[in-house]
Amino acid sequence: MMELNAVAQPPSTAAPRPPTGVVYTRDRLPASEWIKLGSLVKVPAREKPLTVEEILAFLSDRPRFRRILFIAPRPHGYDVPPAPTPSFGYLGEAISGHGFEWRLLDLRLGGGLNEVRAAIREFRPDVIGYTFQFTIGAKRCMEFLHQIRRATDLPIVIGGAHLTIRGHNILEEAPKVLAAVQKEGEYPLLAILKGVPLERIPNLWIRQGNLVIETPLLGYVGELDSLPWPRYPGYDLERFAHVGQVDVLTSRGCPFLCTFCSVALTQGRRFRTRTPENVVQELRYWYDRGIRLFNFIDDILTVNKSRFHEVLDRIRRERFEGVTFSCTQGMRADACDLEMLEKMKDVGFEFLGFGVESGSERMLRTIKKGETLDEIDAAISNACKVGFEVGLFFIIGMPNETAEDVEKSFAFAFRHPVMYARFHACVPYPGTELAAWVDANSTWYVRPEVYLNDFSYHDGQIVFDCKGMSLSEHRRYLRRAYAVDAEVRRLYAVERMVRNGTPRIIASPASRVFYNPLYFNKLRRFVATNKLGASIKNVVSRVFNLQTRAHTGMAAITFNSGK
Ligand code: B12
Ligand code: SF4
Repeated sequence: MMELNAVAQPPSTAAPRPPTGVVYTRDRLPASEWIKLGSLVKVPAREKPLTVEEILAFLSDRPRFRRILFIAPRPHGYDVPPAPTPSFGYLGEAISGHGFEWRLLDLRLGGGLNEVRAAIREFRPDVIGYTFQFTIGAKRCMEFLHQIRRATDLPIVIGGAHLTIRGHNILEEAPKVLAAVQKEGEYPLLAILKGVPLERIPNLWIRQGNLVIETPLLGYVGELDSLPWPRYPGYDLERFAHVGQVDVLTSRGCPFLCTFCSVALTQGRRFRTRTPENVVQELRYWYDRGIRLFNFIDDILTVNKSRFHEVLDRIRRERFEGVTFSCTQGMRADACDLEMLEKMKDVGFEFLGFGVESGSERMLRTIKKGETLDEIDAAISNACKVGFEVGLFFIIGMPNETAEDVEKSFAFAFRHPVMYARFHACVPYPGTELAAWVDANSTWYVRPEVYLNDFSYHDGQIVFDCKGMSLSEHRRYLRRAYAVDAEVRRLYAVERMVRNGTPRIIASPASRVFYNPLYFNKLRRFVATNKLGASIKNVVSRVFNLQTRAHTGMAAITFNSGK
């Protein structure tokens, strides 16, 4: 346990100068560095890391750990997850094949420190795995990590998308963690458990006194089929927001360059895929266990068209009866033609989410979306014609966005009979081109260290001067965006009620009660955050025939979707 002692040392106030590596000082940090590095000094590891093969073959008489308790913290108030999180599903499967035991305590379903204590008592882990998946709410997650730290002496390993982007900063705040794993965690975690010397494990930041040792990065896992897909042992699927849904991830990485997006920072630029056969095996596994609701959570699901056609062909051949598929995250308009959409509908897809971002061609170019408005328009039009429920995601307040651009987005939201049009305030995530743009060209209204921690992503807080609108104008547009969304939903609800048999004369006034912009947003929050609210919504949906196959029991879908 040498490493444990080494990392548990309290930070000294005077940082020694390292012989090699980069010295970070407060002064040199750009504004987008949301937690200052303070006294830590980052140095590269001196030893060569083990390869995947060596990690797999590594044998020791006594592994470092045998049982790991994963803890998913609750970053803020709104996030009962739709379904089990694949991150831990993948990590767990990767280690259980090698004889290690794991359990997940998902605090987003409820619970706090008492549940952590109880899980430790019951499961008796010898290490804790903790995730920093989202930048938003990371401060709350950090505070909870400190509480865990005070409640137990167990060593802690941390990982996740946010950790990957800000890992060394997090180590500054959490001196007692054993190791921070950046990027994909499957093999590094396995190596940690097996007892490989920490300096020889790829993808790690480890802390030794005032030094942060950074080990070299392992390339991304090329053959995704080599990673066993999640089976979620012991999970109660009924406790998630979309009851009985399983989220399926068939690919990782994205080659596109959208300036606001952090996917490439954590998953790499190469689009890596599982084979269609492997994907269908996962679906079959869950189908045989009664699951009928699958949500594909890939970022760009259909981008390799021939692969996705093959996935669809295989799904069709499997003859899954009564199954509904959705894709809430990842439809790129330029990657789905009419033929593909028809095939998707034919095998049981019901809901598709499109990241439109803007109804202004100029803005699409500014954020390097790599799509034209015509392409987006055609894809959404086709999706609606084919009979999909469609959700659109827009961003307001991108660099140099003007009132005219926002008006174009509002108009675009009404162009097709879509189910909803969510407008998000533009939030620069650390490490993205967008954050660099604000640093170089604009002013922060709210410092990243504040907004990324303290606000809720539903609040639509404006955090930087977009330069195309005054602050008051910008605020006005964000407020109007809620009304636009409410009206889009209202129009859709009326048509659905009528289609399902409610006379228009009832449907229309009823819709004005539920989708009234004056209180629509408050109502939505009530439904998303409160069990009573969700139950009322379900009853109302049933009475007015508002339910659809893809949305049965999905109280929270419109709150949680979107990148
Ligand atoms: C699915 C998804 C969701 C789902 C979650 C569904 C679920 N069942 O839990 C939903 C729809 C709820 C969601 C919501 C949001 N999301 Co989201 N989401 C994703 C998505 C597409 C996939 C996540 C995933 O499963 N990845 C696959 C797994 C295998 O990768 P992973 O999670 O990174 O985990 C690996 C490593 O990080 C590491 N690891 C993770 N944890 C740990 C812990 C330990 C101990 C170790 C060793 C390793 C480790 O190992 C894992 C295996 O390799 C990612 C994008 C992406 N491609 O990752 C965005 C992503 C995570 N989301 C993002 C964002 C911003 C959001 C929202 C804030 C969007 C919004 N404006 O509303 C909300 C926040 C919700 C909340 N809870 O507060 C960002 C986060 C960026 C950031 N710096 O914060 C991402 C990266 C997308 C992006 N555009 O940048 N999201
Ligand atoms: S927003 Fe989507 S398409 Fe754009 S870079 Fe991110 S994952 Fe890729």
